[in-house]
Amino acid sequence: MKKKLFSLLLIVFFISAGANCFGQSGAYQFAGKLESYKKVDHVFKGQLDNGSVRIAYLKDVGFRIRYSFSGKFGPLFSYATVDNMPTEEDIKVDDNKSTLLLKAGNEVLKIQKSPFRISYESDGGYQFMDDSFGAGHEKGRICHIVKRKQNEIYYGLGERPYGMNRAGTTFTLWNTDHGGYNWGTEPLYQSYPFYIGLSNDKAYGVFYNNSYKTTFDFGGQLKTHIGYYAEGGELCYYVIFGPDIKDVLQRYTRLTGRAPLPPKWSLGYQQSRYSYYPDKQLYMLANQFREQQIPCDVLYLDIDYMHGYRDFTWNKEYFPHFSQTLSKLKNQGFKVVTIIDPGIKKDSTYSVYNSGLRKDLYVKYPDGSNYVGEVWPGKVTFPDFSKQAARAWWGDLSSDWEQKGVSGIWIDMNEPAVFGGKTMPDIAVFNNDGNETDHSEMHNIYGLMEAKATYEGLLKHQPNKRPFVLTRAGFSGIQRYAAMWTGDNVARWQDVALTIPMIMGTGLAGEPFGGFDIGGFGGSPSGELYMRFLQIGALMPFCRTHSSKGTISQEPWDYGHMYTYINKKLIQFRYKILPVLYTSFYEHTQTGSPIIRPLVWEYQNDPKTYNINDQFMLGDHLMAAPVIHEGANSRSLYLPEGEWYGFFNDSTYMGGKNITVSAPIRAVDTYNKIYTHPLKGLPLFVQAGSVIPMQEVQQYVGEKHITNMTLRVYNGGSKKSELYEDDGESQNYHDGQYRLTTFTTKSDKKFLDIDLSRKGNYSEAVTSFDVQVHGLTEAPGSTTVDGKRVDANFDEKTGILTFRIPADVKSLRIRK
Ligand code: MIG
Repeated sequence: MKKKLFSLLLIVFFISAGANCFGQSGAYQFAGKLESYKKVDHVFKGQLDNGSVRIAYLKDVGFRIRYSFSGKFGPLFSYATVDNMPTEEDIKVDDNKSTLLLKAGNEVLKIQKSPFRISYESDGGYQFMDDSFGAGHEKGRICHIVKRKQNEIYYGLGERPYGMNRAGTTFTLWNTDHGGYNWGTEPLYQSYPFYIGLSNDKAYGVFYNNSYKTTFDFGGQLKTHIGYYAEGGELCYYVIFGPDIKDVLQRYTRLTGRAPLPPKWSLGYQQSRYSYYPDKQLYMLANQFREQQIPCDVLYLDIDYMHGYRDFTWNKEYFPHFSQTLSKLKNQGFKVVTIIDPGIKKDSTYSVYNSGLRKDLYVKYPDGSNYVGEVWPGKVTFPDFSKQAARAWWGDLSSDWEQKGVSGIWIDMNEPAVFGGKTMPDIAVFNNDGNETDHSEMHNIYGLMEAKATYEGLLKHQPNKRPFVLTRAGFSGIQRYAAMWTGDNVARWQDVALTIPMIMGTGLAGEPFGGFDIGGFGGSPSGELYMRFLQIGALMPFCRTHSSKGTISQEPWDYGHMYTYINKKLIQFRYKILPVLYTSFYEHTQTGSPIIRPLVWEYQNDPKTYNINDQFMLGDHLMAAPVIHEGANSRSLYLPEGEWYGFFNDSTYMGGKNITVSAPIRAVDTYNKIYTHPLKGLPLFVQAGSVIPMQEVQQYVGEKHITNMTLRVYNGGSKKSELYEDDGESQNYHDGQYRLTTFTTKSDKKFLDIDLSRKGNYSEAVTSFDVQVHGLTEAPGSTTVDGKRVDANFDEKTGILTFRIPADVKSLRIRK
């Protein structure tokens, strides 16, 4: 039954995708002959017999190629790319009569003049991409068709309920509120017109800077080619050579930006429901978390907290003392994040609506009247976030709202979702800061523009505080402003499985701060299902339980004694590894690396990792292989090359093969008698040579001032590990108020050496470490710290060696 439905959906989808690409009359015309060219500043400007082309090279990114078939080029401004664009570097042009060579950076474009086609190569002569038909257009629509290499696979497009490898399928980019999605449902809430191609162990990326409805054909219809089609706008793309996926992401995020460090509390566990109210229910929740010692940082208010779904208001019956309620919760260590929808209730007694009307800030119809749609509040108008004045107005409203005691803003329905027609009609008019356009161009970036307005408004009024914004819709660049979650999933096993590729996919599109509704939004999970969701969720950058109206209550203690115990241990474990998560965020700011990574990220030379959708790396050294099937008490998984440890049992494994491990559902019996490690149901592995910083459980971030951390050191192998610390909430880290400790391990038969070095000057950093060396087979001969012998305790049973060191030492040596 399910299978039939799926194939039916696929058929419907292919038919509609086909119509998108080829349905209208007329044939695509492709770039013709290059008639002349010149270099103006650093830009190559070519005149074709049927259009024009401009090529620039951006430092640390790659070539940008633009075509125009209408005679003019639009402005280069884009919401997707950073304000501080990389500088354009000079391009060296070699003319060889029928061909041209354009050289810059480490890349070369080999251009055939007639017809105009490009071969994209590294300066070592490796061809990573090759135009087939190249650039085309037809009635305002554009396309770009390149050759498909044999065995080439594709990652990309971000949040997709689909396996990581996109080869063989066609995708549409058109932000859509599609609750209850399945494997293969298309399209969803977010659009990232960026993909990574990988073959011969070498990767490159292509980013199309165009927000119109887009189709990517990775072999769904075309078999020997890759097709990109957009329904309007300019053909403008950046080609980014690797050869490592890591390099591609670093360069792609130089162009579209990186996520700033989030407030550290937003990495804590978060509890949400549609909807918690009144105030007393929040007090009860807060007390329960603290009484049961289940850590929690954030409670959410969904749409029912508002006064008749009016943004920036609250229901006085449910919350008679709104600000006091928020500050009371704050005293217990809880932040409150509230939902805000873009639709503004059309109500002449509502001040927000009136001020937007007065200032003329809404999306319009072509005749100049305001577009009116229908969402939760009834009739609504929509802020035109493409207008500077509207963004400023919205930013001020968001900031005023935060002043009431709210700690972050959750922006929903921003695809934008509208009842009835799903979204606005294409004829809706946007100001676009004077360069008027319609919904077909603005649709995919509506959520991005709203996130920008929200984030920048919060930052403007409190410049030394890190804003927290959570969004459902997004586009390339969204990482600069907001965390994301994967919308309305369901309490089903397939949704557990989907979480991993969806978050890995988003990370590979530059957005590191992702998560999903733990437990599933729709439907009621069993205890087992909730626990399996949480085992993944506890490792995610964004970790929140959320559920819909009409489902059973879904707090971590709602599934009976045994699950309460395991759920509690899972959430506590998250708080223990917060230093790992936080350090990974820091790494993202430096290199654009995701936090949750597909195995191919780390093991690009091993094709066995290319199609893995049910395992992931968290940061540099941890690898999780969660259970995603009902009733399973074990699972098989692929362990890449190298030496590994089981995180919860210290078993050692040699990688490069498949293994099966136990991952029991039951960890405790009904009398709370532990008969196995409560986290053993979550297969988690760590690479030999790693140093994993961990801290004591807190009930919420900042509960205690942390002065000491544990360093788990895994014997064997040589690795670099990091620990990043700062105050977790201000912008002072930009001025050097942080501490980055780097651990370098080296291990041979005789010695295990760990070098420590530090950067930054954060005065509140930890002052000591409890070192825990795992994987020694017998008591070591000696342990020295900065050359001096120290006492260390070796536990024969566990094989763990422990000793305490001041945080500012330089070297540790263990004589085996
Ligand atoms: O039409 O605000 O995805 O998280 O609870 C549903 C109510 C609107 C959709 C979001 C969901 C949220 C719900 N919203």
